[in-house]
Amino acid sequence: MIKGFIFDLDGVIVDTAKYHYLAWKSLANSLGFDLSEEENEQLKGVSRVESLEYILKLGKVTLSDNEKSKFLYSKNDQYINLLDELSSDDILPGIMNLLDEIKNAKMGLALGSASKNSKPILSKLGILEMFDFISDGNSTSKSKPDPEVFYIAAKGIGLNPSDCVVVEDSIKGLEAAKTGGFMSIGLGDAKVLANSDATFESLEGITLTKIQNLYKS
Ligand code: B16
Ligand code: MG
Repeated sequence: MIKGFIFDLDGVIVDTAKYHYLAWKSLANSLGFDLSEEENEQLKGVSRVESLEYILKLGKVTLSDNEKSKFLYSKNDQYINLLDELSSDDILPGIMNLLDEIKNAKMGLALGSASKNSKPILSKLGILEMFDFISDGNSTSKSKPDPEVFYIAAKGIGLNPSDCVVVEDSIKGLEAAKTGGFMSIGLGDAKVLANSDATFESLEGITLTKIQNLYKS
């Protein structure tokens, strides 16, 4: 029986994934190479530091620790600037309805995101207070596909992994959910997201009852 939900942030609640991509692409361009959308898929759910390492490897660029820190700072700066206009209008289709249903059913609701910017983003969207617990890049030491971020989230809402549904848009996040023993819903292309119990293009029209029925059959 489902007792709680753990939502990923970027690409699930809000389409900030496109802003991460723009900021990383401009960083790569400034170092003399490009970053394709396909390559960017590998960065979804991956921490800021590990994303930079991945991009530098792609471009065969070596930087000192000091230079890396500067690039990490400027990438985040650019990303935050892109988020400037973010508002509740940017919440992805179906999310508000599902969050309301989860709250009305008195189920646990947690965030499980790699982002260190999760609280200001949820705040801009006007939904921070709906969450019973926030597990994000500020509280974890291991990146997805390690299940740590979801374990912390489940513990934070007093539930076992097997009682929680993880909602994720990334390959690595769904792998983390599977390894951790969580139920999972993938959002995106079913061919790319092979690790989920069920995959939908978006949460539009996906009700709590529909998700509960998934696990009855
Ligand atoms: P930040 P999620 C992840 O968030 C993003 O998918 C990933 O692209 C990003 O690098 C990571 O957060 C760190 O974000 O730079 O804001 O700390 O999808 O796990 O919600
Ligand atoms: Mg994501």
